[in-house]
Amino acid sequence: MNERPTTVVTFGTFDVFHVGHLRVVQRAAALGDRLVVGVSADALNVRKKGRAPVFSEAERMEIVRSLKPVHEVFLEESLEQKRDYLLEHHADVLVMGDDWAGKFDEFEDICRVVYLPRTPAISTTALIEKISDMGS
Ligand code: C2G
Repeated sequence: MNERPTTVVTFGTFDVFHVGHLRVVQRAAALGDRLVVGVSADALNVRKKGRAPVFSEAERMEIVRSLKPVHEVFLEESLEQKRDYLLEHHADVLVMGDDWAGKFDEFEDICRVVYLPRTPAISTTALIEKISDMGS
């Protein structure tokens, strides 16, 4: 029997890449056969978080693209286009960290929506603070 591969799609900024990012990528990939990652654009981050990421979108995409479980990356330019991105990339499963729990249930009509628990005690913001404290 020739079944279509299951495509998992996840989104994130993945700035100052750390082990929490790696784990969500690994766990997302384990839910299907192909993992496609939407990396948030620099401009989206400025709109969403009020600051530019430390690493540019081209650098963040390069890092995520090089990960073994990742088959494809694309640039996520706007949160409002999520449905289009999911359709365009033939998502069977949408994976998000549980900081987004419930926020994407509206897409259950086109794919499975899974929220994975975040890795505790690590975040880009905490890392930036820790690194800047080291310099003072
Ligand atoms: N993550 C995690 N554990 C952490 C930190 C992050 O599991 N300790 C997960 C987040 O839940 C997310 C992914 O790593 O699934 C990327 O995290 P961010 O870069 O912070 O993503 P965010 O800026 O929330 O972008 O369309 C939505 C956005 O693109 C999500």
